[in-house]
Amino acid sequence: MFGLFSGQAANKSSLIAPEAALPGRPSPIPTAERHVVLGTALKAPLSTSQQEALFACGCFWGAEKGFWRLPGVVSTAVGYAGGYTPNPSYEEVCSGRTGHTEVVRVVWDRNAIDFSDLLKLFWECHDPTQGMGQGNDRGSQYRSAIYTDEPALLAQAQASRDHYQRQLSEAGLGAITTEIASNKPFYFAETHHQQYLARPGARPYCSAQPSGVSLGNFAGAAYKLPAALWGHYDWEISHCILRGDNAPIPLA
Ligand code: MHO
Repeated sequence: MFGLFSGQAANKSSLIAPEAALPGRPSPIPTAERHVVLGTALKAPLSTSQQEALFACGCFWGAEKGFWRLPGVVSTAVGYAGGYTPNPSYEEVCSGRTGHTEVVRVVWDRNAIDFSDLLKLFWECHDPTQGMGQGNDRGSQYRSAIYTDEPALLAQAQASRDHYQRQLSEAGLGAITTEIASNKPFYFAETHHQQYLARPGARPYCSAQPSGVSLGNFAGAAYKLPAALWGHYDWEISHCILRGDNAPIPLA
């Protein structure tokens, strides 16, 4: 028993080597068709005004809710990315033996919201200096990351990181450990994890530890959402994501 647990624990604080990762499976695991709150199809092809990116900021339950409430977000879904195992299960990812991190896939309408706005939520909703974990949740599956295949978005993410690092350093905080990368396939998580916090009987769990530092005007920022909207996310309140409504925040 001890041997089994110590072997698993060893995999949790660092990223597993590709050759040691679980084999996974060739077909996607079954998942929901539609967004429980927004009603949109989770696997719909993107229209020309839509863009997508993956955000990892700790446990994906609370992270997803933060994003689906932003006006201009078309759909969100939770899943796994950044590792090696194809089509992993939640349990496999939690074992630390897939290399994946829990991510939120966000699809948005670029006429209504800018990637900058999403980056603002991303940096502010968690503590990106925590390495292999977030709050109580420890392990490589909770590491911070941004994955996008669009070079312009990658550049914007990097510029926002550099700016936020300066702000964190001024506040006496440490080095950002967020991974910013391309070509990371997204694997949808199981149905009951999709929009988990909006499902009946959900456990109101969130372990994110926001730093309290707001992202300022980084080079290339093109915020579209009004500043007042951010009053709906009060990071001073512990677990503020759990307290907010499930419905999207109205713009008016
Ligand atoms: N420690 C939490 C993590 C949930 S999250 C979806 C739990 O096991 O409930 O990883």
